[in-house]
Amino acid sequence: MHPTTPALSAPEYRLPESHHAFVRACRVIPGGVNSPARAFGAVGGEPPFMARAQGQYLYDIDGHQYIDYIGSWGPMILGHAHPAVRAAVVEALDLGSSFGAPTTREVEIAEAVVAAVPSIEKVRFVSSGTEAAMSTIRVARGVTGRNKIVKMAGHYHGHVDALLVQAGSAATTLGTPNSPGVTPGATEDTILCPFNDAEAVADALSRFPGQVAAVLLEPVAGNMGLVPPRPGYLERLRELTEKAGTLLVFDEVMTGFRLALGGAQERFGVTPDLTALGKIIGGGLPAAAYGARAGVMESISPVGPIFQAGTLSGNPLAMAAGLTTLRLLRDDPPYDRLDALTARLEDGLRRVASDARVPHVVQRVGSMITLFFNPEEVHDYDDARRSDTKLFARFFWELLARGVYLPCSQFEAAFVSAAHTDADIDHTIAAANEALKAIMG
Ligand code: KE4
Repeated sequence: MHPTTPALSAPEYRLPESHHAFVRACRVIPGGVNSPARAFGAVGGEPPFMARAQGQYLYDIDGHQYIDYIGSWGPMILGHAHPAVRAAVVEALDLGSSFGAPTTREVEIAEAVVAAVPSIEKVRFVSSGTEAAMSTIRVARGVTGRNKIVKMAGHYHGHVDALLVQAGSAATTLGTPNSPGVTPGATEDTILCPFNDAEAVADALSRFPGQVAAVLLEPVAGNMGLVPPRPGYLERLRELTEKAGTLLVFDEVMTGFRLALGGAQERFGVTPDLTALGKIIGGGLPAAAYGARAGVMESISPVGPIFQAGTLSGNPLAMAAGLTTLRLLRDDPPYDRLDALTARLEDGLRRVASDARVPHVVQRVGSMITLFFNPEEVHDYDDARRSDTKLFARFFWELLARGVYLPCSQFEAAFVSAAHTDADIDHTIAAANEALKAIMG
């Protein structure tokens, strides 16, 4: 069943009910949203308010249907309202929503994570990717006794003070805060490097010998648009960190269970020392986790001295949704189909953008994809920022008006779910073709 949204051009596209909801929301919620990524700041206009979702479709409160390529920013790899996930959550809810005490379901999902993720022998659940990333830094610093961390420009790890940094002048610079409220002290030990430049990391490690606790990165970047690691880059970081006594930390909040059951570290065959997980692990409910080999994880409380805690960590409802999702991904892996579907989308977008003679590059790993309005390949944040974000914003609205919901920023990855079909992909390509014709005239 295709979206019923009429093929309107963007300017005629009106969302009266969402507008009223947005005005009302803005009276009591900053910007009307509970996360700035949803605010449409990068594309202009006001966001549609959603009424419900099913499979690959979102339905807004004005009655429009959309093919969803956000999937709640990654978690909904099986599609929305999956019957088995729903049943597991309902069953868990009847037993109580939160105990503040250990449950066997937490053990079951921990065993599933340990079985799936190469770097993980022990895992601790938390409630958000931010908490997971923040905890990996604290553990790396606590275990090594070192203070400095290396992060990549354009990579996002949640709103962790130490990671809200912007580049200085030189290629590898000590970060300065990129948000009010983050103190210079919080970022003075954060070293920024360009992604896909292993020698910049080598330079940072040699400039601060014995001082760098961790090199932290998205092994496949999704937060500047989809930017794959260059061949050999991850392997080189593994060598460099091994030699320097620095922990290699993969933030797989987005790529975990997405690019393979074992995440990017399985797909690319590079095993980090610590891994942050999120999104898919909660099956659409708030859950995240971090893990490593047992010796590292036994450094955290209550076993070891490094403190970390959380009221709703391992929440029974989130564990039910997450465990069901992981088991479905394990028992009936969708990854080959996701690759094929997303490759179809990649070929189609490339074709229509070429026909429209618009500068573009389509980049994809597995079921994560970005159409950059950029004449060159995108290997790092500086490349990404040369994209035509105004053209992207117009393209976004033209697609929305045609029932296709892309991530609302050039600097985000789109996600294909196991619920998407060839017909959805073909509708999306046709809509992209119409959109570009409408824009390019
Ligand atoms: P959360 O705290 O939002 O659960 O996770 C933070 C995070 C950590 N690491 C990576 C690689 C991530 O992509 C994220 C969050 N991703 C963004 C979208 N790119 C979430 C969207 C939002 O903030 O609303």
